[in-house]
Amino acid sequence: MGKLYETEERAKRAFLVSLAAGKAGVEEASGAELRRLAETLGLAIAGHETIRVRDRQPKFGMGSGKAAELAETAAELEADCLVFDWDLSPSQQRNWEELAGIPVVDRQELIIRIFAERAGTREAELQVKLAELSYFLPRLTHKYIDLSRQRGGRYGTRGGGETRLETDRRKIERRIQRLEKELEEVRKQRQLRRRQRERQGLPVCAIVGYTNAGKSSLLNALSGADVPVEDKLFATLDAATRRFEPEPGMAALLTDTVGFIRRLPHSLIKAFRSTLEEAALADLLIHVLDASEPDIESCFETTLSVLRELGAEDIPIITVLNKIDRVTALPSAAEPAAGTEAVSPIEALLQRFPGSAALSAKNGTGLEELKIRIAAALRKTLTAGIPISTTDIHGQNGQNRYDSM
Ligand SMILES: Nc1nc2c(ncn2[C@@H]2O[C@H](COP(=O)(O)OP(=O)(O)OP(=O)(O)O)[C@@H](O)[C@H]2O)c(=O)[nH]1
Ligand SMILES: [Mg+2]
Repeated sequence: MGKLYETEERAKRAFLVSLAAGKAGVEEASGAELRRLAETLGLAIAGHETIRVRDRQPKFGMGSGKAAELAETAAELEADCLVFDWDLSPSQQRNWEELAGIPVVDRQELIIRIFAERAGTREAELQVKLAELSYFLPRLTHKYIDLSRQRGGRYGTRGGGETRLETDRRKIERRIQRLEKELEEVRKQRQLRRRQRERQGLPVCAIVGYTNAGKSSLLNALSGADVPVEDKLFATLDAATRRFEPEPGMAALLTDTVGFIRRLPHSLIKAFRSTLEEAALADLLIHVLDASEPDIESCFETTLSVLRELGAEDIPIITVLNKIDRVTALPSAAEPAAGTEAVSPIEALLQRFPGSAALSAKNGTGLEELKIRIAAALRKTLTAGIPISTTDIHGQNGQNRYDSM
């Protein structure tokens, strides 16, 4: 509305800095990911440099000559903020802000802020706020840049001064305590809903995977739901659950989950624990991979390591190679060695991820096979456990909604 007369300030310009990964394909993919993260926050890219750090001095995490060079480039590019693709300690962040004179955002903050913008439910809001405050508590002098409109200012402390900082610290500590209490309440409600679900005797399949892999699209394709699907990182922050039938007469619940990302900030894992636990308590995991992603390998590893951290590594898992409609070029990791027979890109992926189900959540290719696999896996894992109910408890033709369970 009123687009013509929009008087908003121009987008904030970010100068991005990545670390060289050594491998071209990996470096490209993680550079592209950093740009997407920045753009998701509404930042314009003023420049992007990939650096090799030899001299890891504690003050800046690199030599002061290199640091001064980067600060100068940021100034030349007229950047409003500096964004690093790695985590800075609170004192490094302060040193950088003093040097560059503009707000300095590290990878953790970038991701926490995206989560903060996307939080749609009370639970997600509480969780993000907790992660945000835990991040800012040791960083009270951090220059906080409002990425949407106003100019940056200091986070929390406009007056400055140690006494003021102490007051702010105590205020934030009290808020953290209040938030933790409130979250405890929300967790209890979540447990209650989970128990109600268990009483229904329906097995639970959780869809997990890297952000933007197509988890919500798969939930929609399998259950006929209409969970929002977006070509954005972290479109889903709440675990939505729907009923579906992997085969006629077999009912199960399907849960969509928060997407994972490389180096997911620990404060977020901690804060989102109750949402992420939906995966840890499932009877079956459906791990969705974007088959068209050049660095599919590290997406795969990232998800497995988060699952391990959640204690979900022993749950049976079906790996899904989604977006096969987009697979045209051979991913570099799967290139045939000299002398071996050339295989199609999809075959190469199936060789790399044996037993996985190749499909397209978008056009429906391979969905039926996946359903057969899910039914078989549920039968196998649940023979001694929960009976697979065929009763439609709610009597609404399977259209029940289990939002944000
Ligand atoms: N071409 C193609 N695109 C797909 C397919 N599945 C999903 N997409 C697209 O990929 C993007 C991300 O899909 P989502 O379903 O939102 O992915 P997600 O894993 O839920 O993402 P987050 O919730 O952000 O973690 C959207 O633009 C989808 O339209 C597919 O099979 N083929
Ligand atoms: Mg989603």
